[in-house]
Amino acid sequence: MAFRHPVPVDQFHLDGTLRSLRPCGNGHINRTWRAVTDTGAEYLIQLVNTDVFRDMDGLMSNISRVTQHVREKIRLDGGDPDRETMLIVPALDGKLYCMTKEGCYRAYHFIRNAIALEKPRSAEDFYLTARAFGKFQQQLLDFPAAELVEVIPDFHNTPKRLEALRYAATMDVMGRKKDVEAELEFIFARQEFAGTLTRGIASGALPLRVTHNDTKLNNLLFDQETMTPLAVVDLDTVMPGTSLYDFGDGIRYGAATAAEDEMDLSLVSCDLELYEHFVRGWASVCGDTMSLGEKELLHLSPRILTLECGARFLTDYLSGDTYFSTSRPGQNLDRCRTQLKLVADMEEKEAEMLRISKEYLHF
Ligand code: GN1
Ligand code: MG
Repeated sequence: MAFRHPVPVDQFHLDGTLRSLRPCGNGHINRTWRAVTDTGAEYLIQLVNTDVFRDMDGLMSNISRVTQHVREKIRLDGGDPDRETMLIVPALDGKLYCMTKEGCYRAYHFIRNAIALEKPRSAEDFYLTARAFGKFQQQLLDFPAAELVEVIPDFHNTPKRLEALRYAATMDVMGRKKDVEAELEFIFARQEFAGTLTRGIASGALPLRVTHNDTKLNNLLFDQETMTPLAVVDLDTVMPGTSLYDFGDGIRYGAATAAEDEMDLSLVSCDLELYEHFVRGWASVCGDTMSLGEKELLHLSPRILTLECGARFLTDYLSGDTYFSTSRPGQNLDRCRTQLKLVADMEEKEAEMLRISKEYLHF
């Protein structure tokens, strides 16, 4: 008898018959399974959150075009395109996803013998992480950015994220505003600062590039044997942006000394040693193509991306936790608090962060 499950595995061009389907990954937006068939073929199946990603044709066309471009670069580089980038498995009708009454699914070939890290195990890991995300941007330098669909408009427009927070606080649909006055005050006291990158883009100091926009450490796969970076994954938010979104978000998550939802804030800070290794890795790959504006604002970008993420978690908490998946009550508020603690810590470390970026970027 066929293996029964609600995931429409039989709607994709798979090699063999499904034998097992197990949940995997820990993203906050989509749900992911690993599928194995009787021929030993393995696939990654995802239920895509269409409340977040409303234009599935645009989204999958972006991913398809970007991965084809990156594959070609890997091939020219003598790499293994099948392991170093994602490969979409089309549905039987030729589409790049499959709509069912449960939702929208897509499939990729599974990249074997690879792992994602939640924390860098060493400074070297983090140096290599910066190089991998930097290289991804470099591979897309000659990609026609204007042809990408902006799947989530204003995704990293920090001032607009703050406006959304203000609206959520005004609506206060869950009656939670009274519990988060201190967090709101902290965020809105930094409203002017929040516009640093959007102003840089508007003035031309920050050139528009194709960026990943979600460079959490766990969106990079490492080869299990060599423990070196293998593939940049989770390409849903690849869109035009500034390189500093990727640098900043990489630090926000990877240089934090505690988990994103840590409840003991005394454990949360930004590790300057990890920051330095990330700058060193980033500079070694992107240094030559960076504009002066990018260099000058680099050290501020982690703080802006972290403030933005804190504002997004708080917006979701005030709105009833409808965007980021949660596994316990109050988790989005805890996430917000870690981000704000990081912002405060980065403020204290600003001079040192600037000194380090000057040292490696020579400006
Ligand atoms: C989400 O899906 P995931 O967990 O990789 C979010 C990012 C946030 C991140 C915070 C599409 O990323 O923007 O920075 O959570 N992705 C989307 O952990 O909103
Ligand atoms: Mg992810």
